[in-house]
Amino acid sequence: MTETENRHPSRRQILEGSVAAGLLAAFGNGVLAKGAQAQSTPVNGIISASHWGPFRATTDGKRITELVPFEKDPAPSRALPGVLDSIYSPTRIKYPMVRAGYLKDGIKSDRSMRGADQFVRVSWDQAIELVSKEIERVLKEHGGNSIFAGSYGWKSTGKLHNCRSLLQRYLNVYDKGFVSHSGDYSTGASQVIMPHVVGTLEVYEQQTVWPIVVEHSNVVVIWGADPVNTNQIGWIVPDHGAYVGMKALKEAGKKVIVIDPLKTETAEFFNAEWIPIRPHTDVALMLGMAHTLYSEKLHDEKFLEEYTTGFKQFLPYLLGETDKTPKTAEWAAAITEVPAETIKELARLFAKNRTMLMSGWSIQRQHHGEQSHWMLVTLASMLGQIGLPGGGFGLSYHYSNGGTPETDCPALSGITSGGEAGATPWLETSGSASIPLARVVDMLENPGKVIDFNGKKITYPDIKLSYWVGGNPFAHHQDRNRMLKAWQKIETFIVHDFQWTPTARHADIILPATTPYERDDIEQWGDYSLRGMVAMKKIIEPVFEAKSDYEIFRLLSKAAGKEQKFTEGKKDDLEWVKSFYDAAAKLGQTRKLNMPSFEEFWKVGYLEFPPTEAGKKFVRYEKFREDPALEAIGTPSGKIEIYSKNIEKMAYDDCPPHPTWMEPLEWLGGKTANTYPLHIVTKHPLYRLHSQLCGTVLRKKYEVNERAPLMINPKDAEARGIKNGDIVRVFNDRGQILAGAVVTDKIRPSVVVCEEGNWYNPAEPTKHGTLCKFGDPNVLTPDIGTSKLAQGNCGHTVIAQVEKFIGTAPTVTVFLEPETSA
Ligand code: PGD
Repeated sequence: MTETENRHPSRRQILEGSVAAGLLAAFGNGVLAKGAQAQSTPVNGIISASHWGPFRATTDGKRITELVPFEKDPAPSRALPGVLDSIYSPTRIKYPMVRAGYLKDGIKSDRSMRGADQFVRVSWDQAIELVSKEIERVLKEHGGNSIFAGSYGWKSTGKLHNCRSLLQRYLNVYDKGFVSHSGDYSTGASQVIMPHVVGTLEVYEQQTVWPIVVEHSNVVVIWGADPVNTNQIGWIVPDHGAYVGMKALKEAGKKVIVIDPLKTETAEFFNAEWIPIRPHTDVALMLGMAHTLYSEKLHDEKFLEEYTTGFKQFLPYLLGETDKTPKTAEWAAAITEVPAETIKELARLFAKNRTMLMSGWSIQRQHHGEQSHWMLVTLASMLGQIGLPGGGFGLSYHYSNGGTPETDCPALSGITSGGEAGATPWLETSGSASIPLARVVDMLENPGKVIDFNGKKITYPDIKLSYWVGGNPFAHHQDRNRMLKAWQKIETFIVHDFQWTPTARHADIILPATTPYERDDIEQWGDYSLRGMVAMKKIIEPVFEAKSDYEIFRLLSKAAGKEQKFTEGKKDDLEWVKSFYDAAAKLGQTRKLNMPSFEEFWKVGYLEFPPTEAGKKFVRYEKFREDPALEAIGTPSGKIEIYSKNIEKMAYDDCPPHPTWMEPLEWLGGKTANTYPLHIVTKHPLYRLHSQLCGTVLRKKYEVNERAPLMINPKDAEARGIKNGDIVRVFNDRGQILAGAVVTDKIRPSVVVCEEGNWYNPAEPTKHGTLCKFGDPNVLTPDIGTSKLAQGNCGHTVIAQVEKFIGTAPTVTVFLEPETSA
């Protein structure tokens, strides 16, 4: 068995449960129907929940000894042992800590020592005073616009312990503002372009539900996504309903096609037809298909006429009248390395069958990423099946179990930032200024610089202090070496976390947060389905000296003389939790739902709702299709915009007004590919949530020779004398990392896979360009915006070279407690 087989459960293993027992459970129980199956095992243990789903915990009175999946979870995540270990692993932060140089010299300390200095343990009183005084100094000397509190990240779930909102709530007690951000790292390009194209964010919308797909779709195309892997987690508490849908689709024997440089876990599960496309060429592939549809008269003219605008302006480009390059299947084949005949056959297959195009977000997390989903919508429009059961496109089947039928469960409210966030807070600022998130390093480097962003001009503020809770920028942001230098401009960097992440290791002041299992909270169960609510109960007392983010910010607000403003007079966590539940129950009453009292709910630990009739039949864009005038979508024309006059007005050279193939900064067909001939796919990990749980026992499932795995095709490995299990050096002009080779034909030639979220572990922290000993791919990625339109991140746009590492590899140290001095 190769390392890869070890890490990627095969279809047989999934079905037999030998590797992922959780997935087997998914496919064994159909629990979507009301009145789920009776328990076969006695229900005991304290209920709580996380991004990996609800679970029950057993304790010995002090420590948690076991976490078992919630009896109603159809597909428990394989990460639960890591969730347990995150409480006790050697990387747990135990006490408030201050970087030695900072404790001694404050903001005059040598900032290049961040990540290299020792840490000194301080008392909570000292820590609160240090943070409070520093915040007040910066506010007084430089004002709110010098504090960056965007604090992006996949913080733990829970309506109260939402640490990002809590941070902003604390800063808002001062009423002096702070700098926040818009957008996110997941869908940076799409969430800005899609409102121009279809009038909504689209990426976070409910999908045509799985039962409809199973019944009506004949062909399902999974484009740059791995839903069998990524639906394990949810932004809130996942219900894992997608696994029920995927099992039913497989049993129905529908044709599934996976377009991806990697033969994903999903491709294996469905035994799908695999189209191993060259990375970053999906727009060209779609154009080649569109050209085939048009030249063979397979496109739906009536749909284009009635439901879209701008096809006429797009057509001359498709046919090559504007640039003398017809986007034929042959043209696309040369770019994508997918044979022209395959492109044509796929286009015909899609046109002749009810086809659902399910796209992931990887194809927009790249240079010119705006074009991918715009072209996908254009292709789906030409197929004319949008709004029909099982047809069209979907951008969220791989995320948080999109497509699971919705219930009537009232939505829970939660703690607010106390600011003025609007209806779509992730797109707006709740601070006094805001930047497109992925430009954070550019902002630090260039105070006062003006950049373009979605038709507006943004002026960068001059940041003196950054405060991060619930995120790991030293894992998620691109071009680590550039970032490290830019970070030195910040006078003070404060972090709360429960794990010694690379970010915590680069902070000046580190405050130990509790895990969700050490505090009371409540959360919705099922991101899209709203299947119910779950009590996130405090299972154990906080370990070591950890405090919840709420408690830390309450103490800081108290130090500012504003405790009442922060707490609104609530005496403890449960009082907040009850208030969220009671508000939802009141809403429930208006829907004639008879919800139990809070006390009863809390005792049972969860509340489940059946899917509604409408929820079971939901078809995305069905209403628009039925009545495009009355149910017009939110674009300027009320129709799908294949050509956008708004984008035309912006006149950006890197985002034309209709979908366009543009060469990315780096790709295998580009100029630099001679020096760096391998494209790195930085896919989402199999055993983690981004960087979360990297410090836990789960590493044993995937590390190779103590390094992060790097999947490489046998041809590329042989050409470099690399064998399975070898330590390799991966490098380009931006940096160098070590990784462990996994030689496998599940990745196409000229492409390697290195999972995002591997913890950064510099060999010589003060040396620019030093080797990362564990394998953080963001040492190698470029820090550029997708375009002037969205300024999203380009974490997938990276080429590099790989060689066998000769000599003694430096010991990985990032999973040990950092050095401390008295
Ligand atoms: P996480 O690892 O989830 O990564 O970036 P993100 O920063 O979200 O980090 C969350 C941190 O919050 C962890 O350190 C965790 O311990 C901490 N935390 C959790 N709960 C709490 C809490 O209650 N309190 C406190 N104080 N801390 C808490 C992910 C980002 O990475 C995303 S969303 C995407 S989609 C991007 N993906 C890629 C990619 O595909 N390729 C590359 N190259 N780069 C990427 N970066 C992006």
